[in-house]
This record gives sequence, C-alpha cells and structure tokens, in this order.
Amino acid sequence: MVVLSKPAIEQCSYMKTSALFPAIPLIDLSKPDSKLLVVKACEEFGFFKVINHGVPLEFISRLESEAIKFFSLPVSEKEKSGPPNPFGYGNKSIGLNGDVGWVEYLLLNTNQGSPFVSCLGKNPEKFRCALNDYISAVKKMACEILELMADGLKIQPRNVFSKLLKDEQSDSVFRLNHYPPCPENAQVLNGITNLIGFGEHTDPQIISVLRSNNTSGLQISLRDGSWLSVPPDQNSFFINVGDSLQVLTNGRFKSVRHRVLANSLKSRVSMIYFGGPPLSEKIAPLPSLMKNHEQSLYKEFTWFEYKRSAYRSRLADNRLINFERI
Ligand code: GA4
Repeated sequence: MVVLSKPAIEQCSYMKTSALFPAIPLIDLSKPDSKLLVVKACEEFGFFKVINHGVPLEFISRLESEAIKFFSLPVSEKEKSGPPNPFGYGNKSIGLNGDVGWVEYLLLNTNQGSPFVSCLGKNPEKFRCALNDYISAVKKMACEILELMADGLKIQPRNVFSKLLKDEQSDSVFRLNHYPPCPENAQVLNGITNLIGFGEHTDPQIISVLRSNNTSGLQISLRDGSWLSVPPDQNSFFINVGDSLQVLTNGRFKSVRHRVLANSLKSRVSMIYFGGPPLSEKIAPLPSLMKNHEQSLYKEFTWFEYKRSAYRSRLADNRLINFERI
C-alpha cells in the first residue's frame, strides 16, 4: 500500500492557519436549513462543500475517465486541441499575461450548441456526450444553489441569480484540469518547498462548481490571509462565490481567493463549471438588497467589460478594485 504524505507546503500552511482550524462549511442540499447555511457560508468564506447534490455519480465518473484518457494522450495529440485562446488545450501557461502553473487543461465554452473545441481526442463523440451530461446536471445544481441563496437572502424573484445562468446567452465556461505529480526536486524553488499548480486568484463569474478526484491541493484564503487546505472529496462538490456575485450582493458575499498546490505523488484531476451571465448583462448591486439607503460599493459594468478587464489582468490581481466606488 502506498502511504501518501502531504506536500511540505501544505503542512506548513496548516500550521500557519489560525489556531482554530476553521472547518469548511458543509451543506446538505436536502435539508430545509440549507438556505440559511448557504448565506452564512457565502458571507464568511465565499466557499462551501455540498452533499446530496443530485448529480448522478455515473456522470462524474464517465467524464473523469474521458478526461483521463484525453490527458494520457501524447502532447502532440493534445496540442491539436490547442491553444486555449480563448478555448482549447493549454499546458503550463495560464491566461494571456505570463502566468504559469504545474497544470495542463482543457478550457471549453458551454454556450448552446455542441461544446467546444473542434478536436477532442480519439473518441470525441463519447467525450462530448460525457461533457454534455455532466455540464447539464451541474448547471441545474448551480441554479438550485443560486435559488437557495435568493431564498436565504429573502429576495425575490428567487431566480434573480439563476436566470443569468439559464439565459440562452449565458457566458459560462467549463474547465478540465490535470495536475501531474510534481517531482520533489522540481518543487524546491529558492529553498522553499512549493510548487504552484494553479496560482491564487478569484473567479470572475457568478458561481463556480468544482469537483476533483481524491488528490489534495486546493487551498482557500481566509480573512486573516492564511491558507486553508481543502480535504478532497470526490463525491461532493465545492462551490466558490465569484466576483460578479460579490458585486450583485454589494459585498455581502465574498468571492473566495483560492489556489492549487502540486502534489508530489498523485495526479489531481478537477472539473469546474464557471457560471457566468450573458455578455451584455449589467452587473450592479441588486436594489432589493440595498436597504436603508445603503450605498453601492461598485460602479455598474457589463459582464463583457469585466471579462475584458479580467483577461488583461494577471491571475493574482484584485480585479474588482478597478470597479469600486471611491
Ligand atoms: C479564473 C477562472 C477560470 O479558470 C477562467 C480563468 C482564465 C483563464 O485561465 O484563461 C483567467 C482567470 C480565470 C482570471 C484572469 C485571467 C483569465 C486567466 C487569467 C490570467 C477560465 C476565467 O474565466 O478567469
């Protein structure tokens, strides 16, 4: 039996984490109190884990095995699906402005019609079908969670957030990441044992739904600036509040800063649905949430404007700062 040890950086971050080791909020979507717990988790962490999510495990395992098949192809084959500008296969390079990570990935758009990139490995139809089944089920769950948020915030209509993802023009993205095991010697940079799989950032969209295999690596940033390692759980989903939801709630919900560290022994595979609004959608705090003459913290922008600015930024940048009211 192989006994896995945590990468050194992860152990360090655990020690650095506040003495209380806050637990990641766990939300059982089948329970009636979930709407209040969702709101609390979005306010405190911008992050939570969901169980009883209703996504068939068969959809998850089928997509995972298609993803593994794809990432096992020779690089020359995978590169036929690249470069990821804006969609396709990418290797180590992230975005357009020099960010790098110990990761290879497929970035796909989920707009109607069949997803995606023209070339999808050896059996593209099987891969496409697994993607369609998985994305439809995860999108449905994301919309249910957004409706719980509206209920928990006591705002109406309850589809005030979910309609943005359900819109035919919703600009949502899907990402498959593969973090190969990273050799120990490659992890030591400037004497610090650490290798970044995917550098720290917040997601620009409304909501992100992440599922990974059982390899650790994901960390979220806490209010005090420390990093909390998120124990992997392949049967659950992790939900991130994105920048746009932070704006829609006038800062009440926090978009969560997160990163992924490379693992020296096991490869990590993750699949993330990023639910975004239509490009023309105006993003501003919802009037129904602005009680007692509360001032808007943000200037109004369209999702197109925010996305354009995001793609000009570096991964770790605070992208909302340019849209704050002074
Ligand atoms: C972060 C969330 C999604 O993965 C993503 C990323 C995008 C990319 O990988 O191309 C970005 C990043 C993400 C935010 C800032 C820009 C754009 C890389 C980058 C440096 C697909 C997205 O929508 O924004």
